Amino acid sequence: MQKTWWKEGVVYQIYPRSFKDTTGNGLGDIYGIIKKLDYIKSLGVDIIWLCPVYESPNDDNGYDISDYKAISEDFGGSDAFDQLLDGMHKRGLKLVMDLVLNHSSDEHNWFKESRKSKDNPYRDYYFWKPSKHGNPPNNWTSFFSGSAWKKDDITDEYFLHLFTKKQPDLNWENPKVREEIHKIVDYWCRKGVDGFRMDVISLISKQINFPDSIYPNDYGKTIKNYYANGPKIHKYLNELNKEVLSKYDIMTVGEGPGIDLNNGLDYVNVDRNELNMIFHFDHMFIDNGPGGKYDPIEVSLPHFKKVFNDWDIKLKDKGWGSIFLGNHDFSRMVSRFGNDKKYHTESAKLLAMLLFTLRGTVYVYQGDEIGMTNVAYSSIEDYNDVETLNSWHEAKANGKNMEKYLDLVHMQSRDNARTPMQWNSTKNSGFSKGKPWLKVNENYKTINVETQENDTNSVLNFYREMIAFRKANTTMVYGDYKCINEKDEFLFIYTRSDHENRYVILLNFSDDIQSIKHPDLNLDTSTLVISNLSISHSIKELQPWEAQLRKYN
Ligand code: ISL
Repeated sequence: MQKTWWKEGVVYQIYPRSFKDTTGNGLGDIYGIIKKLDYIKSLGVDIIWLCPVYESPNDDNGYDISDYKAISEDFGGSDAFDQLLDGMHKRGLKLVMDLVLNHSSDEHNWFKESRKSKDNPYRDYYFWKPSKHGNPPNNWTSFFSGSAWKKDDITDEYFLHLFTKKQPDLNWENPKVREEIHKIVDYWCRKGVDGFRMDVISLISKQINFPDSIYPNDYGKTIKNYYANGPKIHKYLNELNKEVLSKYDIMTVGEGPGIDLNNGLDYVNVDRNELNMIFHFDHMFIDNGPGGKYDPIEVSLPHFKKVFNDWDIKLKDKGWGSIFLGNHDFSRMVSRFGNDKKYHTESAKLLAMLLFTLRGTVYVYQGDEIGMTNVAYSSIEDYNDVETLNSWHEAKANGKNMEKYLDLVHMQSRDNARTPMQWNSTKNSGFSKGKPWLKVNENYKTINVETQENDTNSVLNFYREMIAFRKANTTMVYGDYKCINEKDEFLFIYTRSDHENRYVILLNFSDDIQSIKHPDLNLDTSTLVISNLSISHSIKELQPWEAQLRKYN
């Protein structure tokens, strides 16, 4: 297996509008990130993945780009960006840009031209179709509720938008579109960025006969069978790699709804020259029922473990994994996979131990390093996310019980991850001197960076400890992974080993004491290296949410 910086590096993901505001307008900005670079560096991470900061009307908070080469003035413009890149490189930090190439904003010049007439030179930059008997061209629905087609009055045709109406899908079939995209990617490489996170890259190749989905009531199946992994996906990625990516020492990670064990390796197989890594969602969509995330189902630990086990096996020879438990699109990891009440600190640390002891590149989402939790606004008025609001309106139109639906929003809204970063216990959590664009989580007085800086036992300092440990022990990066107890409902036990070291990680994912029933583990021949609790550490049983990292003698 080839060793590289992006396999060994730890990534810190920043959602800029919620990170740090320096102007007082309530919106985080790039100067805010610059101000916090020493903090980021102090975590021990190596790479920053910056969510989109391009020019955008912000229908989907920057995932609708109107100019791929311009940095939004809201965030400080190109001067701020240049200073950020410089400040990062001076500190030995690398920058990964978020690129949204499946769709643009409808305010991008290409789309403004495209909609003008059927014979406009930009018409084929997007997918336009006539209506079918007065209806949209097919039954596809948007990720964000409603039809995936919108009729445009100027030419009386529909355009495809898998996300919001202001995010028309680009037509990669058109070689001119691909050429434009190659130029954009090259532009950022020449500027000196160190990599890209490619938004919904699994969706760029469409089934251009646009068949109706035979699973209109099963969103996951529709994504897998109709939207994702289209016929030319690998041709496009291979071409992008050959024309641009391969010319630079950069890292690429493709985001991929619809990517699964059957097709995942094809995206990252070293022999195929496409991407370095992907984000699959097998563990993140684990609680989605047929109706999607607002139709949640029970999650079992065996299923959760199976996802990690299967993917590790799938990628171990020819690929490389991405290890993450949260990002700007999901509820907070401690609220989702831990216990954010009674065992907040313990479970936040346990999840950190899981992250930093799995094989793959680790991604930490801002705020998770202090155990930030979900928020529960009492009114839908306080929510901002377009996906949350669209699904709310759809549920209302369908006569759902909206009191119950608000509980679902509390559990699943993407705004859970987007509340302002909690820096200290002063007004607005030290995020902004003005009114934050999204309300601060009320628990900022207890959960914040400043308090945790001063507490050696804090979640924050545990992250530092785990990151430092991983960086000093490449067994944690490259070593073999083996799960010991796939079927156990409460404990997750696995080993990491190479020719030099053998470690065992024991995690109790429950509120109860659990006994360790694996005599063959010979834990008496191991020594405790790191634990999340300051008690005596039994090798017979684990306390609620106890996490032990042990090394065999
Ligand atoms: O957000 C989701 C579930 O909570 C996903 O379905 C998500 O929409 C999907 O993974 C794609 O996400 C990416 O592209 C979207 C953008 O809104 C997300 O923020 C981005 O991460 C459209 O560009």
